[in-house]
Amino acid sequence: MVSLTRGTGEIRTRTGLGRGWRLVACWLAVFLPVGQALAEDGHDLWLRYVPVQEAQAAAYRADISELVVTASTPTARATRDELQRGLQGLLGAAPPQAGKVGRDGALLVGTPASSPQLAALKLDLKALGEEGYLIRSVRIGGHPATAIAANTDVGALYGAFHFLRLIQTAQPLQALDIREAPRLKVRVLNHWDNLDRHVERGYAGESIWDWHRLPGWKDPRYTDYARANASIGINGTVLNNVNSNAQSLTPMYLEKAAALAGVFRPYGIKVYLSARFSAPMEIGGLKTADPLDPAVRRWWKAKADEVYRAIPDFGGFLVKANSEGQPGPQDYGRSHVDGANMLAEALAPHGGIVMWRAFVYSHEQPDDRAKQAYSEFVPFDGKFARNVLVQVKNGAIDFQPREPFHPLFGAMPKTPLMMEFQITKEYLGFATHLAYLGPMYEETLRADTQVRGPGSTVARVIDGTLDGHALTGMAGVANIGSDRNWSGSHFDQANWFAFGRLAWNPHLGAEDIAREWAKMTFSTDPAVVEPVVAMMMGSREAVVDYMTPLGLHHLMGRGHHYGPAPWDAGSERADWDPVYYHRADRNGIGFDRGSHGSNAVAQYAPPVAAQFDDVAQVPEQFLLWFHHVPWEHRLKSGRPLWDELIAHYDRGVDYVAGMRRTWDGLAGKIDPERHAQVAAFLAIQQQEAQWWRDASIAYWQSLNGLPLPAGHAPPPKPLDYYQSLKFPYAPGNG
Ligand code: BDP
Repeated sequence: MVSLTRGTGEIRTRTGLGRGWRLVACWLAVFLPVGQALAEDGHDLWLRYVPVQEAQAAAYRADISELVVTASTPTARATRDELQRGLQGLLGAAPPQAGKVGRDGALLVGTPASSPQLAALKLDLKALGEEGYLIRSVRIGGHPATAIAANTDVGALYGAFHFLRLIQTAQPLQALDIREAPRLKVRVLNHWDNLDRHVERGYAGESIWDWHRLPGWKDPRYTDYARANASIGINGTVLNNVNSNAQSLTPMYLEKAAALAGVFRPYGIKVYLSARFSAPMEIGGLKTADPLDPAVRRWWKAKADEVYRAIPDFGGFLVKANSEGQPGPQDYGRSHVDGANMLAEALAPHGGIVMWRAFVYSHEQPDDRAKQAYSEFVPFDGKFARNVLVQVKNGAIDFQPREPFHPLFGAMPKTPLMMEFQITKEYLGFATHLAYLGPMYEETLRADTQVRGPGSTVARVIDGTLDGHALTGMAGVANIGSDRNWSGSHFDQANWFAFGRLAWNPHLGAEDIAREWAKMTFSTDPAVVEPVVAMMMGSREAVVDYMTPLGLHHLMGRGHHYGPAPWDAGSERADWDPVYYHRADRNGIGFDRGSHGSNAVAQYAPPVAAQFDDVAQVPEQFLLWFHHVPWEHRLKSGRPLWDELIAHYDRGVDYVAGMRRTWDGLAGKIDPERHAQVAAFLAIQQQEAQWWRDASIAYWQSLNGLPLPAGHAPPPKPLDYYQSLKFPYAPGNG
């Protein structure tokens, strides 16, 4: 009997199941109502390839009567295999393969170089570059056909995934004319994975990299990882934590990284490594890591040569230097430019790049932490080598549920800046809170820096169009681990998906992406898709509401970052303490970053600075980010700040209750296994949302002594109860 439930480690492949599978597929299509599915554990991600309704499948089968792919390279074979697997699953049978188009309804896939029939079509592929593709309804020898054409095999692979997505999302296959090319060049995941398989800020089990058994054992998961990433256009992966271990650069670990690179290569995915700045001392036996020391420079050149001998298409280094205790050039009185350019010089002959992080702040610096990256980096604009990207987090503090866009965007026109988003939800409830991050990414990407007048969006800064940069990129701190469902929860898969889609095109809309994902992940039935998308679209705002409304930030427990602790104070660094950020007392609350305060507003372009500086004009969502105001301060609603805060807390908690009701209503329309886990997680989320609300209110009340506005329940426990809770074993820490 065909196993339709759990696979054995790989995303289920149905290739080769033959007639038996076809019968089962027909049976399913006939007997299961739309959306009703078999038990699933989420391992298949958005590449489930479950049968579409039989009537539709029949129509699609007529559109795709044969598959013509010249599978002469590993990438082309991966393309052919994916199309076979996908079509077999979706349509109940993979179309037969042919050497050339010979009848109506052929699907012709490849490059003009690999296929004379494609070459004869003389399609205009020039503007598609190395990774773009075209999907077009054409006629070949009098036969209607569909062409997926690209300049490279990887472009054709991306096109194949797009084509499958059309079917997965129930789109028509007639009169197709799709042209796609990525807007960003470097689209990478950053794994914060340690060599002992602990994942810093990981909530999905341990690292998927089984370093000990590599290179001998290549877990089939690595191939599925590559397929999943390629399906959304991700073309690189940084294997190890930014808080890095020099061991990753030793011959033994390079051999292991090379094995992974070999698995990923057919899918267009390059391997990168985080480089520890002090590696020349730790594994090289040198007495210094001074970037201007000739021996250090020689060491890095030799190391780069060695890396490229092991991994000829190695992507480059990611570096966290002089940040949170990591070593860096400043240890030797040198600058970020000295450090980055030394590595860039070593990589340049091989075509590698350096992604140098701008996430820096120093405890010796008394200045507002939000200002420090800008102050340190802007003076170096134009001084970095050509193969350096400066990697900037979306906001100036640290991946909070909401931050204004980082003032570095637009402030370094002569330097390519890449975006760093966090996909893992370190500050948004770990894996048990349902928070779709698409709207958060979109909010930052669409923010208008105004540096060159209106329309100077962050998206245009990073896609290079604002200042004419060819080297562009986006990084996402991965949420992937050894859990069956990869991301720790079913809905967290959407954040990986959304990151990939936005890295491909930062101008896409979060809601469209959510809709695509929901159709591919759960069902194309509108009775499922629409409520799921609606839940997702408000979910991040709900987290903001119950954790950090109105511009509050960094109020979570110290170290582990789990749960509320706005009272935390007295740690080794003031800027790790919530009290540093909210500055609440009897009279008011908020961080004054205006012209009379830290003047962080001055780091933005004048019109933006003026808006943020004016308490009457600042968007209320950033009020307490930029201003310290009395508890009585009136908001646009006419309510005093205190009442408004409470309203936000309750709105956030209510939203979660609403998501639970919606989700309960979907029982029977979603497979029971995934439905049950989401339901259980939503129950956890509701409890924790309530906890954030109650603990926060209890603390603010201990400072301001204000009663709750009518109709809002007081926290059920005294403040010292919330303060007594300790979480030494919360996941992802340290
Ligand atoms: C912080 C994380 C820490 C990371 C750091 C970083 O808590 O674990 O090392 O970001 O981005 O948010 O380097």
